[in-house]
This record gives sequence, C-alpha cells and structure tokens, in this order.
Amino acid sequence: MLSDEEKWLFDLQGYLVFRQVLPAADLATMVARCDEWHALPDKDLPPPLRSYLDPASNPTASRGILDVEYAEGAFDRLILNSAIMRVVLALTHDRPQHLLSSLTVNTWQTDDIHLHGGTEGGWHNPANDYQAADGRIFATFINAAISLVDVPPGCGFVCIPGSHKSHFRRPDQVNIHSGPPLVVNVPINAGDAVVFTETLCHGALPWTPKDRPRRTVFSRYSTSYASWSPGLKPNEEFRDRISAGVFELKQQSGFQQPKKIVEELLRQLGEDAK
Ligand SMILES: O=C(O)CCC(=O)C(=O)O
Repeated sequence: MLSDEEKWLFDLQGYLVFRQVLPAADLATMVARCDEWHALPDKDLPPPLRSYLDPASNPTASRGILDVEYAEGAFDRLILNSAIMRVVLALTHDRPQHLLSSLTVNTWQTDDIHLHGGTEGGWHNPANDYQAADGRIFATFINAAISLVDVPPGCGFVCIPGSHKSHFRRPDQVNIHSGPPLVVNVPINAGDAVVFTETLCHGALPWTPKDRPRRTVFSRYSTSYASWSPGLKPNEEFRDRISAGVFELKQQSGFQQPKKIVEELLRQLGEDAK
C-alpha cells in the first residue's frame, strides 16, 4: 500500500507530506464553514459542534472546533479521503478507527504550540506506539493535518524528524524555535496534508500574518482495538448526519476482521483486505 520510498521516508522522519489531497470545491466549503463557525461563541455553535478549549475561558489558546463532520459533508468526506486513508490503512494494518476531527484556527495572537510527542522521556504507550519490522510500519495513533491555507515559511507545523524513535528525554532548551537541522518547519499549501505518527515530537510556530488566520483540519486515527481514548465513539444522537462509512470507522472493533468500510476503501485503492 505504501511504496518502498514512502516507507523509507516515513520510517526515517515520522511523517509524510501529500500535495493537493482535497477537491477544490471541498476546500472552499471548508474555509467558508471555518470562518462561519469560528466567528461564533461556543454557545451559538450548531450542535454537536463544540470547541476543544472554549474561547470564553481560553481566549489565547488555539481554538479547535470538534465534530465538524456532523455538520458539513466536506468534513465527512475528508475522513475517508483516499490519499489519507491509504496511509492510515497501511500504518494500522487495515484496522483503523477515526477518533476526532478538529477544525482549528490559529491567529497571530494564539499561544505557542510547544513541542510534544509520545516518546518523551523514553515513555512508550500501546495507544501511541510506533514499530517497523519485516518490511512494514505499524503506528497506533496517527494525525493528518490538512491545511486550508497557504502556510508561509517560518509558520505552522514543526517537528524533530526521527524523534518518533527516540528513547531519550528531549533537553529543555530544545523548543519550537530551535530551528534546523534539529527542529524543522514543514512548508505546505492549501489542500496539502502532513500525515504523522503522534510519537513524533511536534508543535507549531506562531502564525505571523495579521491579515488572515491559519486554518487547519486535524483528522486523528488510531488502531480500532488499541484506541488512544476509549471514550471516543460515534455520536449516536447525530448518526444520521454522517455517512455510514464514517460511522463505522468511528467504532472500536477487534483486530480479527476488517471493517466493511475498510474493505470498500481497499477495493477503491485496488488492494485486497487481509
Ligand atoms: O498546529 C500544529 O500544526 C500542531 C498541532 C498538534 O500539535 C497536534 O495536533 O497534536
């Protein structure tokens, strides 16, 4: 499913970049919805939308509006996006669960997003695990960051390539501003995606343009049986607002059988279910 070169690169650096994964119409819809919803306080968001951190009590935190797929089909389609699911299926060995989508805005006034990552201090966790062996890669917690805007150099996503395999504590003085060759800023444009293992040490540089915000969709996936958060399940009350495939992808399930939506995605990708 992943080419030899993609496997080499992902294993080496802990992330891959994909260009232009979104249809232009969906990108325009997402930007419009983003601006519409982010102009509202949490209490006026259409249910079941809610912010990860309510801006009323966290005015300078980066604001991520959750569950946007229940309110707009373009976000539902993004969860099943074949460019992204091709990687998620490969990394979870065809046993994925969609955890959460977050429609996030950062402005020039937003707090820094400090470096964080799953192997800090050599601490490993089955819900956020990374392994490579026998010509395959396995990751239990994956984040796809799809940018809805062009990101100028020196802003946005940064990471320490290769840190997903680190077994040592990051020194305190290494931070988002440390710069290359250690801390790398990944340049992307509207419609591009960075897909990374959450074991990668990552964060974001401040957004400097004052005339426009950074708008990003973070779509998070895990293995369906070793879930990052067992509380994350599809919202039954609003299940008729999402596609059957996304509803199934949000379910926890065992590793014995692939989900029907996985079989369908594999068929679309020209692969067989295992
Ligand atoms: O804003 C970013 O690109 C970083 C986001 C992040 O750290 C995360 O989603 O875990």
